[in-house]
Amino acid sequence: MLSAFRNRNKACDTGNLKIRDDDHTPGHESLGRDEEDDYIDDSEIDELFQHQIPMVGEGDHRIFIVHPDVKWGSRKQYLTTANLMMAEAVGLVNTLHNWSVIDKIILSTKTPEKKMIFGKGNFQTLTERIRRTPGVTAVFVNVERLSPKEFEEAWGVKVFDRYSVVLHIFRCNARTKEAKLQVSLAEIPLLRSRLRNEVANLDQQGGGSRYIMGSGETLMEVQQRVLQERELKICSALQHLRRKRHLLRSQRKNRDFPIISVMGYTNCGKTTLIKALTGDAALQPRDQLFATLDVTVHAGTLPSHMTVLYVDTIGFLSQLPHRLIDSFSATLDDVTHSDLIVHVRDISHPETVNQKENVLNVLRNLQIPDRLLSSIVEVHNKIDLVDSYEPSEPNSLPISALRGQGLEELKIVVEEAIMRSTGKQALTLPVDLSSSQLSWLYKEATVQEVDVNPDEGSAVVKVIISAAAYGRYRKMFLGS
Ligand SMILES: Nc1nc2c(ncn2[C@@H]2O[C@H](COP(=O)(O)OP(=O)(O)OP(=O)(O)O)[C@@H](O)[C@H]2O)c(=O)[nH]1
Ligand SMILES: [Mg+2]
Repeated sequence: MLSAFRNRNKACDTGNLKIRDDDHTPGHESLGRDEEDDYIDDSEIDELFQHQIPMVGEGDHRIFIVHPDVKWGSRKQYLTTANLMMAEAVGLVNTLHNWSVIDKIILSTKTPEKKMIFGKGNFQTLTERIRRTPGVTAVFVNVERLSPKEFEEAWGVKVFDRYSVVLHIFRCNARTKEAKLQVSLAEIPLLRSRLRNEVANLDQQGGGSRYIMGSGETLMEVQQRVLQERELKICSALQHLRRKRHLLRSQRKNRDFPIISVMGYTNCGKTTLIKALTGDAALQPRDQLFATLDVTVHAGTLPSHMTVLYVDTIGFLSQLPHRLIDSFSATLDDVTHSDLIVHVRDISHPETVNQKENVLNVLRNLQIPDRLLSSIVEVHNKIDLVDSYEPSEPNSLPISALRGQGLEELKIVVEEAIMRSTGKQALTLPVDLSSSQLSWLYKEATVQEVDVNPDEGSAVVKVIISAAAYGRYRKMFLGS
């Protein structure tokens, strides 16, 4: 996802949160049993997840999309064109079940920060056009956030901004505990502004600021407190799940499997590629934006039989609302700890060049180490959709993840890159079973396969081993 990404999560700063800390005992690694999950159970998460006021409403929507194109001034978008932004907005709407685009318009504005976004004349023209379009049930104004009240009054239908549409997609796609909690957290600011509006309305009727039931709190204060408690609860549950992931990550590291993060713009084919590389049937690529909301890890093998772990990540999107980024930022922690980044591009997309810029910008902002940034493997996916594809950039690998083209070449390149970045090598070693060679290898390297020859008391062992460890092995057992 994520434009203008910062590695931060203000909403979930743990400063004054109380978080159970009992899984930090040294040596605590028994994560197989789901004891941490008892901390917050499914029904509690479902309650947090369902308890929200429905933001965009259930059911069908026929959407009129308005994209305000900023013509000049500091707010002009340099990286994307208005057409890309509009195409993306259409893609977002089409991603949602039962939503369709009924009409769309790109309209210039010099004052996108003003409440009504457009000048008087443009706004009036727009209002007439929307009101003349039969069947419209909602308008999607493609800006990060807006306060919909005046628009809804003028147009007589529901009005959504990018935050509420993307959040609704996330909500529809959230499957795991962490994704559900992140969505619930991202909804809090919307609930806050809704609360402010409701209380303002009540105040107009003379009720909102009154103290209730002698409690010393106004209605506004009570509801704010409830929201804050809810936010703290979500944050602490999220922290808990993240610590669990952190432990899982260190376990993976201990077992020495190189980690490859597969990243790229949403819908570029990340999940399809990982599925093709690992044969993991559980992976479900879909022609949808944000089909993948969780970071998941899948094991695959490289040509030398080295086992690697591919991390499937949430996709990028230009101009993703900041608050949403905050809620989801920690899901990308894994990337900073990986050994290699594979950047997948949908080379058939008309805006593939802008998409690449966008992804690279976000990666630069992610505070990932330079060694990862300088070793990115760039993959040009969906070449089957491009007539007579000619590689446009050196050092990129043409593939079709869907058709399985170019995957063997990709694996070779990935393996070379992994060897470089980890300083490891995959070796096949003959081992004398009467010596301590095998147990030494188990301790100092990653043993991948042991092919025992009982008659000879020997074995052929495939290992992944660092240069330093192999040097010691040779000294100890081969005398060199
Ligand atoms: N023609 C063609 N389609 C592809 C290829 N790779 C992926 N697709 C299609 O592109 C769509 C998106 O694929 P995914 O693998 O879900 O993409 P993703 O990058 O994981 O998307 P998000 O998780 O939503 O960010 C699916 O309909 C895939 O079948 C390819 O090489 N060729
Ligand atoms: Mg995916």
